[in-house]
Amino acid sequence: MMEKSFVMMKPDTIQRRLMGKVLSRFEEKGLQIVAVKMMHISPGLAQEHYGEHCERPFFNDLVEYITSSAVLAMVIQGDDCISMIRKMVGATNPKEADLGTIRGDYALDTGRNIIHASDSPQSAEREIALFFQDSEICDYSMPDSDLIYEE
Ligand code: IDP
Repeated sequence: MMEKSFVMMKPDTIQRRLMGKVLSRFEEKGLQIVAVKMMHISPGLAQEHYGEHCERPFFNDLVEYITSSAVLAMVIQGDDCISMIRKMVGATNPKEADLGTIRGDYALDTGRNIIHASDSPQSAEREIALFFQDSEICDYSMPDSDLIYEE
């Protein structure tokens, strides 16, 4: 099923000049980038985005980290892409993330794990609506879709 996922490169990815490398992984996989926005997240948006963690001891540090500098928010589209992108991103703790995953290859610390990706269709819908207007999501066809998808 064609899905859209919300993916966000965190401030460390931008500061470490890793944006291009990380973006390339999604493109090389055959996924389609349908929205991109560089932005500074407000504390309010950060608290809403990570609301499920508000009672956790790391919550304030997480909000401080994610609002500390620019992030790159994206919507990525593809067949069953939500779980696929989570696999590509790897475990929350980069020390436990498999090599070959984004966190496994580029990060060392849970509090600096470089990327966020929606963990379910419900989260994806909620997160996309938090960060993007419908009009900011681009619907366009890919000329090579026959080479990516059998049908
Ligand atoms: P996820 O990003 O892999 O979905 P979540 O458990 O939803 O992981 O946690 C959200 C974010 O909160 C993580 O990506 C990480 O930045 C931060 N985080 C989670 N657990 C810890 C922790 O124990 N210490 C510091 N930061 C944490």
